Amino acid sequence: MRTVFTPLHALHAPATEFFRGERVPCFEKVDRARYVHEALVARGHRVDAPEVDSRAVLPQVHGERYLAFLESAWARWLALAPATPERQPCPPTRPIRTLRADCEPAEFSAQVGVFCMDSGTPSCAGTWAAAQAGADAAATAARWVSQGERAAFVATRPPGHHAGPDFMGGYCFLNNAAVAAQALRNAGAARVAVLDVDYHHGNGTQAIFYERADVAFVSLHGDPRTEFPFFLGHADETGAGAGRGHNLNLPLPAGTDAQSWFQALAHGLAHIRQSHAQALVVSLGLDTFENDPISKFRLRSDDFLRLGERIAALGLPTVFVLEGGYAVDALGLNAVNVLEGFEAQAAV
Ligand code: OKP
Ligand code: ZN
Repeated sequence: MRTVFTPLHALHAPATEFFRGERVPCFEKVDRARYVHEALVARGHRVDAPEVDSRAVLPQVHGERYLAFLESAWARWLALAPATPERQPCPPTRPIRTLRADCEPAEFSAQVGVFCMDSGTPSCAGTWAAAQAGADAAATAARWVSQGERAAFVATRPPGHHAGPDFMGGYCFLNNAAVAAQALRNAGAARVAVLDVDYHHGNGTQAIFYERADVAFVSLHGDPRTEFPFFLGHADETGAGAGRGHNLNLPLPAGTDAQSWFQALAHGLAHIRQSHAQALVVSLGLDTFENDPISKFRLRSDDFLRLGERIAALGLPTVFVLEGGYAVDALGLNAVNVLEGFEAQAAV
């Protein structure tokens, strides 16, 4: 499969994240993309650098003020106090109910409270450059597919699906899957479907397209009553306004095994078949794997071959975008299994 990768992902390399009240080494680490890239090369997949500038697409999926905040964030943070590996932007206040999220404070730390949904998304000097490179990679894969490639895979990090219209969170800064979907729309696909198979609900992607009829969102994920991101991803969220009926959430309990997971996938795929989509974006989180350290589904490496087959059977031009997956040693194998299952089925 044609794949897109850039070593610039490694510019995003914060040392620690805040977890259960203490600093722990980041789960979302540089080795993730490194191992996926190694597996792609080892299995003979074609790997190219990004060749599209995503700057035209970014304001179509993110607010201008959020983008300006993100681009300048590290310089403004350094202006407050010198960098140490431990120091991380951490908001003193968040605009929870009855506080005004529409008044953007002038103070940088307070702005973090407006533009970041959680306290577990560390950043560093290279975060913006790495995130931008990932968005460029997503736009590149979308171009290839819109120009006739059957499918393409974006081997990138940090992930994107928790990043909403105007906020970061859940290790995500720019929503790469949304960039790919919007780029496919811009290139002429009248309707696009996004299938999110990451363990965690893609709250950012859902929010970006929630009131739109031209991009459907279908997600299988751990039930938000017990799993991150907790505050979105319920089955009763079906879209609003023009987007009514174009959002499908399939929350599943922690502990779900492959058999039940593939039953839910069949529902999601049936919804996509009825959506008249002309192109597909897959938010490919591999944290549904049985050995994932922060997730609780029980798929095995062979199951990812079957996942690729099922997706290919839709018969749609497809952009795969890497999202989560924290069992780093197995990440390369699990990723190429999806791509090779897809190619085997697509050849039939
Ligand atoms: C990003 B993606 C666990 C803390 C949980 C949020 C998880 C974000 C997952 N140490 N932090 O969807 O894989
Ligand atoms: Zn995830």
